[in-house]
Order: sequence, then C-alpha cells, then structure tokens
Amino acid sequence: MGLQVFDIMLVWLTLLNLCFFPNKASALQQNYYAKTCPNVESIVRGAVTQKFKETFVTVPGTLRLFFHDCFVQGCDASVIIASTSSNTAEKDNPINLSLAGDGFDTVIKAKAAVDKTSGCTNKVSCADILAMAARDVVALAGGPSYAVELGRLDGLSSTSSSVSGNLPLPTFNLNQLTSLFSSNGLSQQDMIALSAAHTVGFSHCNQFSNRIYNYTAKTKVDPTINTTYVGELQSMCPTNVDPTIAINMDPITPRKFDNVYYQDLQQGKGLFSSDQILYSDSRSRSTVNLWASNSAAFEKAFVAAMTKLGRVGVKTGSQGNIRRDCSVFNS
Ligand code: HEM
Ligand SMILES: *[C@@H]1O[C@H](CO)[C@@H](O)[C@H](O)[C@H]1NC(C)=O
Ligand SMILES: *[C@@H]1O[C@H](CO)[C@@H](O)[C@H](O)[C@H]1NC(C)=O
Ligand SMILES: CC(=O)N[C@H]1CO[C@H](CO)[C@@H](O)[C@@H]1O
Repeated sequence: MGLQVFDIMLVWLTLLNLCFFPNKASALQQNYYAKTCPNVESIVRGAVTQKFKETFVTVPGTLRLFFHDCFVQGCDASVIIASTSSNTAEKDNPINLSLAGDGFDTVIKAKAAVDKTSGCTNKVSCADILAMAARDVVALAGGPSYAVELGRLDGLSSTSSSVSGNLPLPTFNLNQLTSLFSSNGLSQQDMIALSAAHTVGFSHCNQFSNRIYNYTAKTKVDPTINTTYVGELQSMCPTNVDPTIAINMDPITPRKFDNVYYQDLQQGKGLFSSDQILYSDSRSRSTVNLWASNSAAFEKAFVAAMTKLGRVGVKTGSQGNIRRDCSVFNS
C-alpha cells in the first residue's frame, strides 16, 4: 500500500518535472527513433566510418562542430546553417574560422544516408545526426563509445551575432572557463573532461602565438610552457608564418582520442593558455593528475560530460523542426 502511494507520487513528480523543465534531459531518450527509423544509429555510423576512411579530419572537425553547436543557442544544428544574402549565420562568425569543412560534410553525408533509407526520410533531425556523429568519431579515434540520447529538433534561427560571448577563448583562465561552462549547466569537472577533445585536431598558429613570442611586455614566453616544446612551436610557427598553417594540438598522440592530453599538461605541453591553466591552477590540477594516470576514470567523466553537453538548450515542439537540408531552413 505504502509502495503504491509512493509510485503515484513518483508519477506525479515526473509529470510536474516534464511540465516545468521541458528542455531538460527528459526531452531526450536513447531509443527515440525506435519506431520511425530503427536503424538510424548504424546508418549514421556507416556514413561516418566511410568519411573517417577518407580523412582523419572528420574526427576533430565533427567533435568541435558539436561543441560549437551546443554552446550557441543549444544543440540544434544552427551551426550548420549557411549564410544567405539577408542573414549572416553562426558559422560565419570570425571565431568559427577553423570549423573544418569536413565536420559539416560528415553531417551532410550521414543525413543523406539516413534520408535514402526507406521510412527514415525527413524523420531524423540534423541536431541528432550531429550528436550521433560526434559520438562515432570519438570511438573511431580510439576513445570511449556510449549510448547517445536523441530527440532534438533543428533550430529555427542562426545568426553570427548570437555567437559572441558564448564560446570560450584560448586565453581564458580557470574562472572564465568554469563560469562559461556553468552557464550551460556543465560543472568544472565536465569542462576539464571536455577540454580533452584537444587530444585530436589542429590549431592555427595565431591562436597561441602570443604565448611563444609576446606573452607580456616583460616576458616574451609564457613560463608555463615546456622549454623544449617552446622551441618546437617556434620552429613550426615562425613570426611571419602563413596564417593558414595549423599544427597538432596534442604533440604526442595527435590521432588518438586518449588521456595523453592530461599527460601533456603535466609536462607543460598544453597548447593554449586555457589548456595549460587546468594544470597550473591548483584548483583543477588534482583532476588533471588523476585523469593523466587513469584512463578509465577519464573516459567515464568524458562520456558523462558529452551527455550533458548534448542536453544543452534542446529544442522541442514548436521550437524547432526536422530540416530537409541541414544547411538551409525549411521553407
Ligand atoms: C575549454 C575551452 C575551449 C577553448 C578555449 C577552445 C578553443 C579552441 C581553439 C582556439 C581551437 C583551434 C582553432 C583553430 O585555430 O583551428 C580549438 C580546436 C578544437 N577544439 Fe576547442 N576549445 C575549447 C573546448 C573544446 C571542447 C569542449 C571541445 C569538444 C568537446 C573542443 C573541440 C575542439 C577540437 C576537436 C578542435 C580541433 C579542430 C580541428 O582540428 O578542426 N574544444 N579549440
Ligand atoms: C606584443 O603585444 C603588445 C601588446 O599586447 C603589442 O602592442 C605589440 O605590438 C606586440 N608585439 C608583437 C611583436 O607582436
Ligand atoms: C619537457 O619536455 C621534455 C621532452 O619532450 C621532457 O623530457 C621533460 O620532462 C619536460 N619537462 C617538464 C618540466 O615536464
Ligand atoms: C567554415 C566556415 O564557415 N568558415 C567561415 C568562418 O568565418 C570566417 C570569417 O567570418 C569566414 O571567412 C569563413 O568562411
């Protein structure tokens, strides 16, 4: 009898929760497409694997695209929208500059593979395809795999102006990083875990050149950088460097999704101030040390953080739709 009362209360609490927090985790579920497109995950994985065989760049490209999507107006594929003569879209904000074309292409190709499957046409959102693809590229590069929550709709707006202030800068310190992630419902631990995405991919020299040439008026080189690494960075990125040159962010295992990112930080080989600060600041150092030595603990934290990232600002009901073309709003 007591149990039944408890059960009824639980149902009520769940319903109340759904009413008041419609965009929280409850909006998403793992088997969201079980009835409409049951094989969606293997279709997306197939397309992403094909792209991965063509170019490794799909790994960092797709992972970063997911992050930039979620932090600007939520995970709603607004980052994929192309600009038109009357609208400058998110992707054309200068901070994107390096969003790799291969990330966009991965989503477009996976969407095409889904849409050509009978029954699935126009049933799966671009936002969900990006969330699945981000999960798949991590696994393809040797990182953890995990069940991805689905049920996002595609957003109805995308503006360059909405980007400003919503993405972290490589010069951020721990307080700035923590507060930006916190405004998206992510903890400092989540932030430290997600930063390990920099275990793959590239950065343009201008993103960190101040650290190796012009740190402060008095100190040319950031004293937290490993002296051997400074020399390597200076030779890869000379002062008059072609601005299109990009270098590996993880100097040790650039094509493997692993916890070597944290070992890099222990040796002063974090590329950005925002990376190295995670070790320099005593408040986050113990987490870096733990994950540098314990890959399983890191992977667990990364999966939890990616799942939370995937819940940011999710659109449901009249807030969105399922785009036919991921780069264009439905007309
Ligand atoms: C913590 C704060 C973060 C800052 C300040 C930051 C900043 C940057 C910058 C400046 C670049 C280099 C862009 C370029 O010059 O090409 C970059 C690359 C990248 N970021 Fe982050 N990022 C952060 C967090 C994240 C997160 C949370 C993810 C994903 C979960 C992520 C994924 C990536 C990836 C994969 C690349 C490589 C892109 C490529 O090779 O195409 N970053 N990031
Ligand atoms: C170094 O930075 C200062 C201000 O931060 C700037 O005025 C100066 O032009 C920079 N020098 C070089 C060589 O980039
Ligand atoms: C700097 O890097 C070198 C070689 O890559 C490494 O042997 C050394 O331990 C590092 N220094 C510090 C302080 O971690
Ligand atoms: C991939 C992409 O869309 N890059 C754009 C980012 O923003 C810069 C500056 O506005 C554009 O020139 C790029 O084309």
